[in-house]
Amino acid sequence: MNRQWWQGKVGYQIYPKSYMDTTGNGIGDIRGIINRLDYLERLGVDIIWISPCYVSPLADQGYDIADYYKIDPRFGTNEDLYELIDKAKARNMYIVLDLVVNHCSDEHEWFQRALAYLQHPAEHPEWERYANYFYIEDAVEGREPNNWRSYFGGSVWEEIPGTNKYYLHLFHKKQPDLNWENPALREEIYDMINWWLDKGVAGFRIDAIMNIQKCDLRKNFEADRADGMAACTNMIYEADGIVAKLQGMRDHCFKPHKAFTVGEVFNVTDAQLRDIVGLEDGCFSTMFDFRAVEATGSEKGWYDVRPISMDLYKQCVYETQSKMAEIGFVSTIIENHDEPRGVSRYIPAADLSDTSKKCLATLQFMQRGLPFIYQGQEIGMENKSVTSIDEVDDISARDEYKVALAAGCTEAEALEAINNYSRDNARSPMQWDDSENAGFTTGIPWLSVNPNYTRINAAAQENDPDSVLNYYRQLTALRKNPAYSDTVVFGTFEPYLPDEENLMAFYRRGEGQTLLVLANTCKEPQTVNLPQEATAGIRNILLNNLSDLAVSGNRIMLAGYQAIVLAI
Ligand code: TEU
Repeated sequence: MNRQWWQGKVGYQIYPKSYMDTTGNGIGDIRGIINRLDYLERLGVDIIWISPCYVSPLADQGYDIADYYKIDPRFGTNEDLYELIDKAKARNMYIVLDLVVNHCSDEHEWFQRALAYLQHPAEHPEWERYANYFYIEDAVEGREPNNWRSYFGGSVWEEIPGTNKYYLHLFHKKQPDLNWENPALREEIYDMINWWLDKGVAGFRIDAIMNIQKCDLRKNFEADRADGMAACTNMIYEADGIVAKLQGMRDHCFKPHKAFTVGEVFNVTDAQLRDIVGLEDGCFSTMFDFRAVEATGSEKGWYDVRPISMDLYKQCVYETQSKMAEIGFVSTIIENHDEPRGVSRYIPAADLSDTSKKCLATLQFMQRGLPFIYQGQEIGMENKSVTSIDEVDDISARDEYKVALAAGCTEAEALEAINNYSRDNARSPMQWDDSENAGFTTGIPWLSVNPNYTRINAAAQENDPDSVLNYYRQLTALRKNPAYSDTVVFGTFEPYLPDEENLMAFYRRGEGQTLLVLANTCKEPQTVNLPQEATAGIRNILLNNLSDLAVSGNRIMLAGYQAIVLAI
């Protein structure tokens, strides 16, 4: 497979609203990111993906864009962003923006004009153009055109007052879907993408992209809940034509700019993978590996999601690795701004420790793929629980709370589901130090800080050689160490003792070099036999999340959650 410049890098996601506030308005900003470039460089980060910071009413925290060309004043100015791009470039770092083109905001001028035209066609007949940017349908027998349920609850259709028409929104009603069947809309999007690439951004993370291809909008699906509706994801499997649309973006924008792209690709079939992320001729450079998120999801809602065990996590990783081996290169994550904190999700609460956090980090970083760290992951930030739904900002969590109650959960049970899966878990402000508000802001933070910041913060970990932060630095350094990087980045992935419970072990094989990763994924100690090929011994212990390693002959005694990387 041909090698690409980005494969050996380390990615880092910034959720700008919660990263670093330099103005005291309680909201993080671009200048805050500029101020932290030193920190990011020391961590070994190269590719920085910034969640949306464009003009937005923030109904979905920026994933509802009202002006694609302008930075929201609450986050700074376009000039701030250009400065960030330049300063990053000077350090060989790359800025990647979020491309949200399944939908825009209902406050975008396109949608405002579309509504004006639909409500008063005679006043601005030329705005019919904008009505065609969206999916507008007549009522069917006085009702919504179909029975699809939106991602954030309720129908995907919203009535346009004073008309007999509805507009489509797969997400919130303030996020109307853009009509990708319309060539004029596609041109607008291509122009916008190219405009940002010309400004020097290295590429994009591409939001909710599988949703842009719709199927017949009059099609109803079998109801899957008592509300009589069906999940809108049914539509994705029914729809035909996504690849051609992605190829259009690739050929008009990404390819000519040699842009790096990472897709938020859910609900994909195996047959589509090569077209979408094939390293030879795919549409995107890479896509996030959500296998472990999908494995425990439930159609019923968050209240019905089973916690994931480390053994199931292992199976998910193995599945992805084997599927992608001949196709392309995934981007690995343990969390993002839509998911709970990885350490809280994958490690039982009673076992949470620096050691178990480092164990999970090792498993993520040693897979074949491009690792993305989500802000705060590198210091071991944990979920932040609430005692009342009133403390929750996330629109998705607020809906899931209602879903849980409607399904018969008690308030306590509904709240437990929210505490486990609310998107606010990962959105609480970055914990920089132990001063008030964790050093994130001098004002009132838009979302409250996790009270554990006095214990878990970057400043406390900076000079502690045993900190989670310094362990992440070791992981990024190993990935870039010329003696091993070829194997760490490009080596094949091969499970070792895959059926052993509470053990996640695998080889990474490169040319003339084999690394073995061994991780005890439970708190009890366990003994592991080294493979036959290691009888000559361990050549080198490249990483160890504890200070000792007990080896006797070809047996290794791993302490609880001990993880090691060996050259054999
Ligand atoms: O998330 C997309 C999203 O919510 C779905 O893809 C869903 O998670 C998946 O299908 C689960 O099966 C993105 C953003 O990351 C999120 O923050 C936004 O709220 C959303 O798009 C809308 O822009």
